[in-house]
Amino acid sequence: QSISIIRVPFGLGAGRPGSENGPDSVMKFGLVKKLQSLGYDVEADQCIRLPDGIQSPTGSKMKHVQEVLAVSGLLGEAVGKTVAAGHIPLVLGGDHSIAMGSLAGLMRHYSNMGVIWVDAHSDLNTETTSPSGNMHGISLAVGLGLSHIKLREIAEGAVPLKPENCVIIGARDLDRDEKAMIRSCGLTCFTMHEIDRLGIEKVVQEALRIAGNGTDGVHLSFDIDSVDPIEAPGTGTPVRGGLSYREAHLTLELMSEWGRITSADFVEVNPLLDRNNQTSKLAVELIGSLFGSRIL
Ligand code: DIR
Ligand code: MN
Ligand code: MN
Ligand code: MN
Repeated sequence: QSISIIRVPFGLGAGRPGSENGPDSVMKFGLVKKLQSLGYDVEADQCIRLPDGIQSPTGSKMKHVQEVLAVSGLLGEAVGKTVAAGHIPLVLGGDHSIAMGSLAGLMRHYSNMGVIWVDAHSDLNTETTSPSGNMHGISLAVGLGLSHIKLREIAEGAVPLKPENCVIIGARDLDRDEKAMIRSCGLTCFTMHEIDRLGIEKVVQEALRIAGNGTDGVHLSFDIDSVDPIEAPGTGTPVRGGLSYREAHLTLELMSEWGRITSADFVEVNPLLDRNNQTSKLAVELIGSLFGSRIL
């Protein structure tokens, strides 16, 4: 098995700077070695950069739309080529807007893909509902075809996700219109309330059943702000009451045992806001758990 790491040092989709330094920081704390020690061939030469000369007009509600579309287009191409070559794409953000690129690239390859979105937020705003104008708050809506930005504008031929195969885990900070969207659009959302009541094991098992039901691939989009800020302070929009250290690891260990995750994003690590690189180191550990690292 071979993993192709794709770095995306892009942070303009977030409301504050720093997540553009995420990929280098996560690499620095031993990601390649960790994956190699788990028995994978690792390619780590891909890096997606914003091309020169792209700048969105100022004054529009959503910020940096052209920059996000440009990076996502390049990322979509890279992810598409990586899956076509039979490698597992592991995308390191950057802010969560780059997931539009991953999804676009993947949705030309898979005919029916499931998505598991682990996040404190739902990223289901649209340009009409977004209270912040930040593009990282609309990426799942774009994936589902709910935004006026379509996946096919990012990667030609990409079709939208089916909500019945999409699951959110860890939500605890939802905007008013996102709540309405969750109720109406047909995806499943396990908030922290359900995690408290059912336990993380049951929630993840259910999520895997939903995302895996009749699908030919399952993409994991992991926003590090899903983890409690006590463990993951280095992120742009921390929200208290998140996944504990063990809940986060168990989530990924269960996905690893299941064996059907075909691609992943790890996003929103912000080294500028971190304490002693705790969050970058945690990201490396969590990626390890997804790819088979075990306590014993
Ligand atoms: C908020 C925060 N819902 C927004 N979103 C995210 O800006 O749309 N923060 N994704 O990480
Ligand atoms: Mn190769
Ligand atoms: Mn997110
Ligand atoms: Mn988030």
